[in-house]
Amino acid sequence: PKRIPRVLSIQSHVVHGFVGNKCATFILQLYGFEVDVINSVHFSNHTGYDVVKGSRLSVDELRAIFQGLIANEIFEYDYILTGYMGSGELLNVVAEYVRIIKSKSPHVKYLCDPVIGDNGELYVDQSCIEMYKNVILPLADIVTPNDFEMELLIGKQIKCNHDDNKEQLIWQSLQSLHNMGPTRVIISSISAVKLGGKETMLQMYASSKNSDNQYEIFRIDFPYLEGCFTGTGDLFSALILAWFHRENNLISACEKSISILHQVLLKTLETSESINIHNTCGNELNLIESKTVIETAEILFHATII
Ligand code: PLP
Ligand code: PXL
Repeated sequence: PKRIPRVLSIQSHVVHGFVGNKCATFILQLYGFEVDVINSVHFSNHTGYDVVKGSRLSVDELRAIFQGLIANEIFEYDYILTGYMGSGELLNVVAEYVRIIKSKSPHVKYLCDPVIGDNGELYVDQSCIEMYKNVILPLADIVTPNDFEMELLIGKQIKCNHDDNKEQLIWQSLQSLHNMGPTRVIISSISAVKLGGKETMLQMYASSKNSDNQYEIFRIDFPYLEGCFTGTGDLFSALILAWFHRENNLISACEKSISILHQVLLKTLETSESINIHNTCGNELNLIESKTVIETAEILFHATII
């Protein structure tokens, strides 16, 4: 019998709403993964609300959790998924134990969503940036930055207004990130078309590097949806992990993940009740009522090989 794939997911826990582990656990369990969950924070809600209460995991607490798992010989995984960690010192401990998992299970794949910020704003401690570059990325197999995180990791702007330069810049930045470690790099979204100052399309870019140092680069265009969403990056990384496992093909994993993400956002917009005035960013993702869409995984947007 085929063993159930096991994931170690280290991300935020929020009591209310769907970001971090609240999002990833639902997705991964729905797809039949066994998920071991470490919560990097335990907050009342995501940080887009007026008030956030709760606590952060300390370095000592994180070490203690890992040591408990090791002592009981239940520290074996097929996948490691990390998202919001918040501080460089916590990331450093994660790296230490990712090395231990990799030495015991060489087949394990580590998907790192290098959560740093979005739209020009940092939402973690500055120390995370150097830790991702120097300590985490060398261990990661798949990395899923957004455009802002990509720029911070490679230290270069990738957004530009001239279309002829754009793919060249993106190609160079994908290579820079490959050179830091991961064989698969996915930029989850870059603004593609602006009409009258308003965005109409987004693009996802991804690149696979094979053992002969050859690259396969592709792009997926998808419509921008007016609205403010939180947790889309966390939803995306969980979907990529699941579909990469199921199909072992980065292109179809990306096509399915982007298509599902889009449909979850449509469902969220369609079913949004009265907006909570304390949530400065729209509504929580409606994952529950998106269950069928997530399971069906119809491809709406196809990749273009570059
Ligand atoms: N993906 C889709 C399909 C979207 O419509 C949007 C925003 O409207 C995003 C992603 C936003 O992604 P991110 O939070 O990574 O900027
Ligand atoms: O990636 C979204 C996210 C994760 N974790 C926490 C957050 C947010 C977004 O605001 O506040 C704690």
